[in-house]
Amino acid sequence: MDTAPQLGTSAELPADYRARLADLHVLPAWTLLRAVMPVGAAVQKAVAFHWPYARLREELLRAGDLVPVEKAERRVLALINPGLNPDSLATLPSIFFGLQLIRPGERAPNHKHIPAAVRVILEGSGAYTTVEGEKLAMEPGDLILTPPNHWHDHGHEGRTPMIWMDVLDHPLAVPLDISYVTPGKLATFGENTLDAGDTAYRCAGVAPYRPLGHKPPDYPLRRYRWSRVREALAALAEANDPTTPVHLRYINPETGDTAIRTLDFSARELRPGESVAIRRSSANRMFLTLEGEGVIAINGAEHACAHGDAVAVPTYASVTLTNAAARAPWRLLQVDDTPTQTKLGFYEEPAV
Ligand code: 1HN
Repeated sequence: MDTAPQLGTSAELPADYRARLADLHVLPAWTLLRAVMPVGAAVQKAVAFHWPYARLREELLRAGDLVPVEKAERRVLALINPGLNPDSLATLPSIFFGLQLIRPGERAPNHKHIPAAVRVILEGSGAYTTVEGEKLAMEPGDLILTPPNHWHDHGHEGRTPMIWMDVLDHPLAVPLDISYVTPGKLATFGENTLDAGDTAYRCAGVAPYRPLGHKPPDYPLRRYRWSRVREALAALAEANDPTTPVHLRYINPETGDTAIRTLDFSARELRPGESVAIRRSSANRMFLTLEGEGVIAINGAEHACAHGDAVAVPTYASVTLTNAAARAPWRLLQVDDTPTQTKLGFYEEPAV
């Protein structure tokens, strides 16, 4: 165990000296050092938490009756971590999750914002997101990207309520004093092309031809169709050795980098009876169940998850995923902040 000297407190300083420092807007750092950098273990405010979809869904549909979309801009119920300040609208220190409802015929107006947003569709069909002129259909399980400062709106041409999980990185942008939105016109952006990325990147390993050295577009693929990802997971579940976990990352098909720069999105499949232990690390992690059922054990406490359930895993936790079902696979989405932590040089996997 590290030993560190006991540091002086502000109470030990003469009152007139403290007042003079306060007047100059300075503080004796040694009295606060351990609060921002405790010895040996970080202060953890966020806690492990489980949001059951069945209960949230009911309240979200009620919001549809109570609040017209014009009054909400986005009709979203935010998943607030019990350990964090609710004003920060954060599910983990770096990740926001919120459930959004759009009813048939409604439009959520065009806007763009500094934080990136990724939609994970949970139920309904017939709705779309338009991202800078590309009209992206939304089907259950799909991932839809709205990268930083890209115009986007949502509309619904179907007949039943459309619900998706919004994943945003604004908890990273807010403390930097750079998070804002630019409102746009209600009309969708110019000429809409239908799922252009899905056509251009239909085949893994092949990309639209351009002279070598020419820069590819940023965020070239904005809709990752669940039907294709699901097929890839199922194929790997068949082919992989049973001791090799089935885990696929959502990538930028031009660069191989993560789909957005701040957060990593990946899909897992656990075969019937399979259990996967995840390395302890400094990552903040969310899990969202897409198909089947499974148990997430966080530091030994078990959370039984069904379709649409979201679970927050705080830093340094030990996590085990278990599919106890006899026949059905458990397919879930993982979202974590490892891209940010890695780029900043903060990421670590502590020994034991
Ligand atoms: C937002 O702009 C969207 O664009 C969704 O659909 C959820 C939650 C907090 C702040 C802005 C959207 C949001 C949001």
